[in-house]
Amino acid sequence: MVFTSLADGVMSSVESAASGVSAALFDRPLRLGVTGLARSGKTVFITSLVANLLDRARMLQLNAAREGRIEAAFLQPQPDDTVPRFDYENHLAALTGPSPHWPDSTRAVSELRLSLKVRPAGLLSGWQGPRTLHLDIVDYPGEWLLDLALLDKSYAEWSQDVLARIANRPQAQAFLAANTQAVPVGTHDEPQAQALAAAFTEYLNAARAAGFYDCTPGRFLLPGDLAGSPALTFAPLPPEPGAPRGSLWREMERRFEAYKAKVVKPFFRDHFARIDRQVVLVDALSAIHSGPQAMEDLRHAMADILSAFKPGRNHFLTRLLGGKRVEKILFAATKADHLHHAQHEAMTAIIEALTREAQDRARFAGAETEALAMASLRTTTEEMRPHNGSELPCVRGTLLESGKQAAFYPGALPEDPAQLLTPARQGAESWLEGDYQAMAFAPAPLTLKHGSGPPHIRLDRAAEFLIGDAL
Ligand SMILES: Nc1nc2c(ncn2[C@@H]2O[C@H](COP(=O)(O)OP(=O)(O)O)[C@@H](O)[C@H]2O)c(=O)[nH]1
Ligand SMILES: [Mg+2]
Repeated sequence: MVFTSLADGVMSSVESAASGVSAALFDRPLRLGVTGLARSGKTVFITSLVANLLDRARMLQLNAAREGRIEAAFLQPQPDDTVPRFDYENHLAALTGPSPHWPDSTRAVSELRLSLKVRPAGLLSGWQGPRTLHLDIVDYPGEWLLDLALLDKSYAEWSQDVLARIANRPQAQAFLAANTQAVPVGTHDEPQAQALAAAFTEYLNAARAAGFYDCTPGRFLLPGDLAGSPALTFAPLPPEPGAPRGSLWREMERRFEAYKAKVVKPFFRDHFARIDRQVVLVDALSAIHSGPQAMEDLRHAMADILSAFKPGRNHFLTRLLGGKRVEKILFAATKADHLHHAQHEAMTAIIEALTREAQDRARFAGAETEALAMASLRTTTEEMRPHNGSELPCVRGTLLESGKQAAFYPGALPEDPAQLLTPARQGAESWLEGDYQAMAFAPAPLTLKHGSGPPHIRLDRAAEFLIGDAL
């Protein structure tokens, strides 16, 4: 009796000290959103995170794992019956099988529930039995967040914006030619609408491949089961205020509105609004390799993506979220195994600078933020190689294209990220200090020791920031 009330007393004081947060966390599942632009590394991140939470020998920076408080981890059926399950087993088999390869790219939202049975830390550990944290991991394309900006625009405004932005892009010339041929006030004709939408989609894909990130509507690139539907069959047309009913312009306008109502809003309502913690993955090294314009474009995309986390300016989102907000946001530069650890600090500074605007906004909105450089799956080993009388910090791995072993040095990353971001902001054509190299490595064949997940770099730090306080 005495013991119970003592325990209760300690419990409630500890709970109130933590302002009820930790107690609330255990009572409901924690939703972790994983996003980033295409090929930023979402699939590999989730696969390795789950594998390393199931087998935790490489997760020493995750306090609960190091302290041995995670008694069990297991996959469970997810709560949302209509969302595709993240194909964990197949992705892991691809990465860790006898002939390891990268998993196929995913094209939509998917979800996985991992449950962790955890013994509480500190004072409570003696009295309380283990509790179960359900971690719902949601994978969704960052491109879909960029669509949020469409909600504030009319079809005419959106068209004008897009046409101005793409006027000088070589990738857009075929679409723009088709566009000038079209007669917006003429009667709507489905084959013509389809041809315009197809040309616009082709432009978006080419622009994306060329390193542009402002490629919305996001679902044009990743249509999933909406491919070919009217809500995805529109394109920007020059403003035509007097366009009559039944005209091409009015039909395109109707479809643009349908895209907002039937595609964008449901995504934010069904997925985005329920997220508690968020990781935003960024392939910064690729952008650096592509040059200053890609870098500047990436900075804009990051700021736009993150504007979703400061909903004040968007009425729809503000209403949707009520008072709810994402509690923590991690900005992670992925694929850090392309860099010797001597360069990781410089990479972290770059990702911090690159997402500064976004981070400031998120902080303002009450979320805790952090930036780090990590690799979900380490494919390389480090080595120093002699070069012009000194030594270059390199990494060595198997080249994806040729299957040959090679050592790689991407170039000297500046200690001060402004040396990259300033020329990018000023519209420089190329980097002053010469080029940065990119190289794609294949996953290395692995023999995983019992209890160990795949090798990574700072995945445990990422996990500690994202979920450590809930364990
Ligand atoms: N070296 C290395 N490459 C990675 C890593 N993560 C992702 N990649 C590369 O990036 C590609 C895209 O990753 P993926 O997870 O499919 O990206 P997603 O489109 O965001 O889901 C992969 O096919 C790999 O080539 C990593 O940790 N290390
Ligand atoms: Mg993916």
